[in-house]
Amino acid sequence: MNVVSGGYHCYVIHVVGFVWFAYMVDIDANNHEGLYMTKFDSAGNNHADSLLLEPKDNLEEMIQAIRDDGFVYLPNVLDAAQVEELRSKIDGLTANPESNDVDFDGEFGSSAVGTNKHIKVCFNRDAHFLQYLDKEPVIDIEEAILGEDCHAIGMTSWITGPGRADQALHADYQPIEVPEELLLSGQVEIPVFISTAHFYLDDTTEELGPTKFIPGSHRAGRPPKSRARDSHSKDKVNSWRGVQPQSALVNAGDVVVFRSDVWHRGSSNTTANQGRYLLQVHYGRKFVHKFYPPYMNFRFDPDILAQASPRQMRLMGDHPPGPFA
Ligand SMILES: O=C(O)CCC(=O)C(=O)O
Ligand SMILES: [Fe+2]
Repeated sequence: MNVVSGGYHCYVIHVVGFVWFAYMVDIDANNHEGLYMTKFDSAGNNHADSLLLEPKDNLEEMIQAIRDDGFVYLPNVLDAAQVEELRSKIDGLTANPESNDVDFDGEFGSSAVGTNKHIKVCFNRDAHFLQYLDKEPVIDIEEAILGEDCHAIGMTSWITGPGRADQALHADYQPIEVPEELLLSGQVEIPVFISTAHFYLDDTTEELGPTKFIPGSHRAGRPPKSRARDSHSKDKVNSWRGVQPQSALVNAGDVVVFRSDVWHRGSSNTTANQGRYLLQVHYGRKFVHKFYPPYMNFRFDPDILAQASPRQMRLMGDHPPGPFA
């Protein structure tokens, strides 16, 4: 008799389209420490570090994913034509140094083709970007987790080229620090104060520099204790409860919405000459400040405002009278 000793693990194999994935799931998967996943694609490549990206069926499940994992994956939010148009609009933006924009070829030193083009408050530069303030289902998720009166605290387009280095693991914003036991036991839940939607505009490979997330790490109740975001930081923290950051290997048109306190990092672009295109839309509760450089000198473009819907106007800060004002 042929005896297969499964030991402490069970193995589940199934087919998704033409791609085989094998997941090795520790039986004690109640906490994230015990969850370990290995994925193999049809070519036999091991994507041990990549996230299992599962589409959700409805808004309730999307919100629950943010609660559980700190992020939600939304496939095919944009079709191919929308992706192409957005990429060309991003190409068309010019850097305004007063607004903290950057646009450098060769920014990343070692690579002559390295590009870092990061343009702030895109919706004030071209009316095309207004629709990305309230794209479904992103806006439904944001209004559900941040309140119906939430607003966009920023919108940045970003082309990161070869030579872009790994970011250190970080939280974008940790509103409150709480001992992790209280969060893991469910006694305390920290509300979401800020959340970002990443609109990915490439089929992302490991080489293109995916965003990496540690699922559930918003329950750490603290940011990773790195003092700097760059890869030279002396006191890097690379995991939480034994779980390493895992790559979001998404396709062009997919979106990931994540809360600001989930641990994540951008990673290095090691392609020969491909820039990664990303649109980031940052949302906050009404009482979170808007980050619209050049701040004191920021002026809305009246021609663009004239094209905005009432909901888009609110998302840019057109709130009804309330406390303080
Ligand atoms: O580039 C990425 O994928 C992530 C960027 C990021 O997390 C940040 O700049 O805070
Ligand atoms: Fe970040």
